[in-house]
Amino acid sequence: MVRKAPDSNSKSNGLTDVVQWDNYSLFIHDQRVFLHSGEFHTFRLPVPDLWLDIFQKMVAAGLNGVSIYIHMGATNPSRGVLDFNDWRALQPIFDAAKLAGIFVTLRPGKFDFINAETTAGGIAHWITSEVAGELRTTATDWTAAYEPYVSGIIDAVVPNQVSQGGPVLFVQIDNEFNQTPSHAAYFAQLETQYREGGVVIPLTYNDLNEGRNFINGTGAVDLYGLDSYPQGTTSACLNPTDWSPVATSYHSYHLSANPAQPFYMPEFQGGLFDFWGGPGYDACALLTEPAFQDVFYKHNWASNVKLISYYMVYGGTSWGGFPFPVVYTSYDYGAAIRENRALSDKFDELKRQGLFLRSSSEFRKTDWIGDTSTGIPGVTLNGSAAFVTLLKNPDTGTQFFVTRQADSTSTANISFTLTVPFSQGTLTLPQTTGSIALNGRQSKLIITDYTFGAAGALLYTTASIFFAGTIGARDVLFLFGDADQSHEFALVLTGAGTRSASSRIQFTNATAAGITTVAIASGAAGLLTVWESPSQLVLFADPVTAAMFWAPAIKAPTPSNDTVPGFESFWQFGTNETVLVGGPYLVRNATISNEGSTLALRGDLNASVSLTIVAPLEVREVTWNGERVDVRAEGALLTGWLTQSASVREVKVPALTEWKFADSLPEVQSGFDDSSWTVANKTRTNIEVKPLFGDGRVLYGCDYGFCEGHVLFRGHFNANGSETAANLTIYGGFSFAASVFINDRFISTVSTNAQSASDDGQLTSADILGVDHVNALFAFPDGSVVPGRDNVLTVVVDNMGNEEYPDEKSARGIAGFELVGGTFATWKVQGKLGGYTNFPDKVRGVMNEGGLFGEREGWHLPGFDTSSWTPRDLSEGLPGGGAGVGFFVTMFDLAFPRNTDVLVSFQFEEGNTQPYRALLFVNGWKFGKAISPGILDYNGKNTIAVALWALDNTAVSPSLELVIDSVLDGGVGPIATNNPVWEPRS
Ligand code: IPT
Repeated sequence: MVRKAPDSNSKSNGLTDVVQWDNYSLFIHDQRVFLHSGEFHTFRLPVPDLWLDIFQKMVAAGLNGVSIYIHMGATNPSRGVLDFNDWRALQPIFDAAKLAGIFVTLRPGKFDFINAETTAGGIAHWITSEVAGELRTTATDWTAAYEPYVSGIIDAVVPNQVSQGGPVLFVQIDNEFNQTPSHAAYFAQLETQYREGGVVIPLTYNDLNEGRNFINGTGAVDLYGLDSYPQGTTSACLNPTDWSPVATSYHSYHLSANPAQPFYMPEFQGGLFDFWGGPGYDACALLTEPAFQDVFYKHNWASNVKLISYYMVYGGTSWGGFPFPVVYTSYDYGAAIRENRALSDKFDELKRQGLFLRSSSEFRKTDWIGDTSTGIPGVTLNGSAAFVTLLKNPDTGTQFFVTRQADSTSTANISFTLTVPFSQGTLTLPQTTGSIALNGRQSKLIITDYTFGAAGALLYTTASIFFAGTIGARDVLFLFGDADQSHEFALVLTGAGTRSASSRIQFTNATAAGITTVAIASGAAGLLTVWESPSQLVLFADPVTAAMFWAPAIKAPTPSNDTVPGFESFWQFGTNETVLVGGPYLVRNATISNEGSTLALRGDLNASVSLTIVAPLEVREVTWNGERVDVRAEGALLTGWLTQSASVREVKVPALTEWKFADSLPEVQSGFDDSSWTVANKTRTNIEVKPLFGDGRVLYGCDYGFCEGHVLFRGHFNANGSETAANLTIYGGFSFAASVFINDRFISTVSTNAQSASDDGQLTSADILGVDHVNALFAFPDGSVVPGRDNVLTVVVDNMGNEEYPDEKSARGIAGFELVGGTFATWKVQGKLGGYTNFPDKVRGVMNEGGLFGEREGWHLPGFDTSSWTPRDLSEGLPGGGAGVGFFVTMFDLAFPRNTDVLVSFQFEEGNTQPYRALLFVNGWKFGKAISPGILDYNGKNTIAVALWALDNTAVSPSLELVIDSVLDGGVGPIATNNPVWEPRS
């Protein structure tokens, strides 16, 4: 069923002919593919059992690829230490991908080399301090620093390459770098390491826009692609309905840059990150709404793109120390799958496009013939407000007219007609329904000479194709179009069958023999069976109804000679068999057994729904998640009802009460003993900003092993009585804060304000870098300094993460210090317990803990005994209402029914303007808003800790609740938790 003869003789490859390409598209095992991929970062969902959930959802949208950054900083916490355990493991990614049937582009980066709004762009923090040479060059200390990590990646990749029956298709070796001589030499060095290590699949690269880097010359990669974020980045979510026009340069750029390769976009805007103080992720989802996907994604198709990955399809959570300073914990990205793993309306649009691409083999090889601006030979467009690009398959003659508004941002409703050549002469479209409509920001493919299934011949269509293929003995064509527009298509109706009796559908015999023209009048909503016979089924629906359908791949019960070993679950390689299933929230997979009579479906329900199935005619029995469903044949369809289990109504979450409290800033109490702390006495640093003033001592946490989270500094001085203030320059990154105390007295908190940087409606890199530090004079209150003995200035700094390229070696800590009227003797520094070489929590890893006292003690971990702590509600804030840091801990039980997937979030009060900052720990993980099973134990005890940092002497009253976003009957299966409990710490 799936192995086919090669259809091109002039292909190129990496080092294996299992993966090849020509100027049109990629080939895997000699078959053309449209690589339709989405980005997902497993480090942003540190629960390995949930990776299959995301992969299944992506495949259900018709995608066949996933692009994954691996985070060097998390897996290589210190020099020579590689930790590919727990959620950092790669094998479970590959296993889940193979099970779901999705090809992997691995992007291990290592430097800024992933960017991804993560600290130091993914470069391990220890490198930012320990490496003197320029990063991402051939500097020897940099090379020595990165090579072990790349070796670890190579070892994991080699046995999982597509050439070995694994899912790994490409390795992208660095991220968006320009080809200066030193960068190019570094690329060449990297490539040598991958090749010598046994990586034979193509090495790829993502250029920053149309940069022409690494196509030819030193360091050139096998397969080149360009990234594009046409709606902009940084602060575009502030104005979500302001569209940028589509980029008209793509096609000509590809032709001039790498015409011998297929057009590859390794990253195309799938959403956008939000920033501290930003409008929230719903705005980013609106910026990249379904209409955006419709117009911009199809414009990529019109540019003849045949490999694409949307950044992000699932964003997830930048928990712990992962964010770079601009972004907060949620990395929802306004993506098609939201942070809590819910499917959005963007997912529906992705699926409408994904199933079309999966269905349309003729679309995998197309010549770009022309567009409205160049003119298209033989084609006349009547309607100046429209814009058309013609792509044509040179072998089959199939034509794809990609239509949109001439002004791609226009919201006007327009209509047009098209006169086109096709197999039977010339044709004006539409024939009977007047004109083709575009409702505002809309794009449509008008298609001629398209085939489907074994014998389906579609002469043309102005309606969109949702699905085309064979189901059992029938050729099935499922079209859709807006209910307030009219649509028309013409095809050969085969077999002895029945036409729809709907008054909205008009059948006419076309002039050419055997062809029937079908006109769908506006007002046709819901699902219509246009034509059914034993050999053919034609369906039409409005777009929302169409998106209620799923087309799960039916894995062959036993691998046959036709399937490619290892690819049993992969559409096009293991199986071309499917069914259509309408109604459920999600269909994860389907099998057919009992000699074809039983269809077993697995998936999720968010409500009780009616079920509509198109299956082979032999199917008589249907099960849903293992339970029999009553179905009856209604014409060509099987219909039934799926009842959501009553147990979902039992799902409740408790209010968070019975908090216990302990002070977490003993450092500002008299007599605090910091003798175990590190003496900060270095006078050299590799960090970019050198000490600005003081006495040459370096007071950056990372130079002492404390690169993540809060770091505390204590400056001792023997007072002579004339000390009046400390002058400090403190670096923490965009939106950081730092509190300064003299002995046990609070002086003040300084911070940089995200909002002020963006009040012009824009947030530029200058805004961000300009607000990464504060210089201030911290005046000592009267009587706070005691002459003749040791006095201590304590500085609590929040490290917001390191910058991305080229500023990864970011200063975080105190860059300048001066004691007005005296001199500092010793400086002490303390961050996470053990620093990056000796941190105790190897499971959650180096990114989890910072240096607050409670974190050092492990108060955030489950199992820590708080029985001696004071009962105090979180809403009461800190005792005394003063500045400081306190820990609040509570526990609660959950008992969710099995086979439910509960999407839950923690919510602090909306629009908080109170002067506090808080860290939320869920079962020991420094986590943000949306919480997944695996982090929460859905059937057991859970521990929540909040580190509350009151920024000044104002009482604060935080509130925190656990809320259920939705309850799904189903889910991916059992989710293991791995939340190590507290153990005594030294
Ligand atoms: C592109 C990066 O490659 C990616 O890692 C991520 O940071 C993305 O931007 C924005 O979310 S770079 C491009 C926008 C300049």
